[in-house]
Amino acid sequence: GAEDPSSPFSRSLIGTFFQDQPLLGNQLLEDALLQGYLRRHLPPEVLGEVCLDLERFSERLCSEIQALGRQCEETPPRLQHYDPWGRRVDRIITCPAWGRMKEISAEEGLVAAGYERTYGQWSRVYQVSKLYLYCPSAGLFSCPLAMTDGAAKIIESIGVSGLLEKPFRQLTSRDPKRFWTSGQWMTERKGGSDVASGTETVAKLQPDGTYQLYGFKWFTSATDSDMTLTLARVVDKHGQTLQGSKGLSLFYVEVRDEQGNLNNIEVQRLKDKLGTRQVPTAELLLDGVRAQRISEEGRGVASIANMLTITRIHNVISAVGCMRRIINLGREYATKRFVFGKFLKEHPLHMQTMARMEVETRAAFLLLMELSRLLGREETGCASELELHMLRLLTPVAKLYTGKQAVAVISEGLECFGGQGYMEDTGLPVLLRDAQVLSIWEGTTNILSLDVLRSLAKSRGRVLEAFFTDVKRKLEAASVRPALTPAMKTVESSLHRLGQFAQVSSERGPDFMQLSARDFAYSLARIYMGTLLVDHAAWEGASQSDLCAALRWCEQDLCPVVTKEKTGCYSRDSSAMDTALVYE
Ligand code: UCC
Ligand code: FAD
Repeated sequence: GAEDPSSPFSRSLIGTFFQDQPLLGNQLLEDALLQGYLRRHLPPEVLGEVCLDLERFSERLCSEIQALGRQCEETPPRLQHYDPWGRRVDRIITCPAWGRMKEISAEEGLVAAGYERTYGQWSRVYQVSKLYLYCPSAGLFSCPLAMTDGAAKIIESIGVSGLLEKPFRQLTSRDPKRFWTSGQWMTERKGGSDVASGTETVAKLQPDGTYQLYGFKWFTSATDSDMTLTLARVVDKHGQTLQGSKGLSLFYVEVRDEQGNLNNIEVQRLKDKLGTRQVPTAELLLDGVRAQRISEEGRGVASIANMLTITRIHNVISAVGCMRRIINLGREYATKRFVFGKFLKEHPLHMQTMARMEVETRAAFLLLMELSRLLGREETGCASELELHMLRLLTPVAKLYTGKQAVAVISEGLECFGGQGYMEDTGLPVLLRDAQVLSIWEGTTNILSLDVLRSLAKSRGRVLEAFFTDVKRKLEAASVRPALTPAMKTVESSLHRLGQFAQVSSERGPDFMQLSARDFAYSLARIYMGTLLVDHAAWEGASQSDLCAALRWCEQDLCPVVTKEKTGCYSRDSSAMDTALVYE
């Protein structure tokens, strides 16, 4: 029809209202808890420098890094099998932004900071804080950084000398031209959890003492990395290999030679994934890969465990960093979105929703910081025995719990933007897609629950004793603040129930313990997070919100293991019922 000048909706006129978008502010300055944590714990001479660097870096996130991260998502890697003349090249082509992320990671010392130890025992807290700010803008470059950090840790624990000197220097370099990233190739088609039975790759000793690897790696992330660590079974002089975990050794592999040719590796295909699309994840045929054995024969799993500790902590960084990011964007949006006569911020039900996300994120954040504090102390030789036990225990606990929290919080976070939260080009859905992997890779929730049991068994219960002692000590120190009493009472009574359960559980035996492993790990996580929230709120510089977060966290069930007469749910009968339920 004819154009109606009184209507803003006609032909090219699409209306006059456009919603203001949420803007990314300086993520250090917007993070009261991070600032509070650093103020509380860092010595004054460290605090000033660290905060200056984090504030500058947070500006760089807004002005440069965020856009690069977006480009990594929009331009996923691809695989070119053949060159124009038909030669097999298996080139993984990544976008320029991915390359730039590598340079920035070096310049900013995102791995190096953990090894230079400029701030002594606080170096990890500094590094982890920076990575926490970085990861939601990183276009998943946080993935290769995690493995790079893990590889550096392994080399450092073996000894930075001989053939491992060069890779260590490259992995921890601040020079973009020298900086290397590492992969971590553990998973084969038969098993990613059950590495001990799943690994078919064999290693054949060569006359010069090196090895050639033959096998098929089913998941290899950031396959464009310069080096990798991987597992294989050494073939003895009779052509035999030892099955199980005891047959596995750890190998160091340079992925390409000096001309850039692959080291007898064929890239079968790139994975077509739900998320983490920015990262090339490949299936690889190892066809005589030149490798160096860097563990004792048969000590492969035990040796790579050092790497797993680091990559699992990075997993926690990502989980917490992305939860924080969606909240910060969501609360910014709530000041701009006007519905039912007021801004979202003014709708109490919306604020309640966001406050619940905030409490989850605060608890997870404090757990992350405690882990990095412990790691820093371990690496500078000042950790007590109790702290070493806590580092061992909290690593799987934090990884398994925050991996799940991230999906729940980020999913709720998308809803805070209504339909826009579901729109690809807002850059929001990628956060949810990428969060889904956090509970799968680096050990699934159940595998890590079982790892918690492993840590208890291996230490003959001392790890659990350390947990009880640590919680009690922290509660005692917090008793100076009466307002915290209700929260402290809940933590204490939950701890008591958990103690009773642990006793029953050890009497009932391994099947019972395995069946209760997940609930047990969740109880450890919730009780400890409650303890840390209480501990932080008892600090003289704490805010009313810190107090509120502690009280609210402790209103939930902190000990989801089913105690006493109800422990039947971990019995053999109950297990049979589980199967019947699932398969009816
Ligand atoms: O997924 C991967 C990469 C993804 C990309 C990077 C993302 C990083 C995050 C970034 C965020 C953006 S790499 C693949 C990850 N795969 C896993 O996590 C494997 C999951 N499965 C397990 O964790 C299993 O529990 C296994 C493989 C460790 C179990 O193996 P075994 O052989 O059955 O285990 P054993 O026999 O119980 O343990 C063998 C030795 C023992 O030492 P010794 O012989 O001295 O008694 C254990 O105590 O290894 C030791 N060990 C450990 N030590 C096993 N686990 C640990 C541990 N967690 N800490 C210390
Ligand atoms: P399975 O072991 O088959 O597990 C299936 C289910 O069974 C899970 O729910 C698990 O919890 C459960 N389950 C298994 N065993 C038990 C048990 N004993 N008790 C109770 N429940 C159990 N691997 C690498 O080595 N390097 C990489 O770079 C890498 N990158 C990856 C990237 C992506 C995007 C993904 C998705 C995976 C990647 N992986 C990588 C593999 C990853 O580590 C494994 O997929 C993961 O460890 C799980 O192993 P699986 O796939 O064999 O699962």
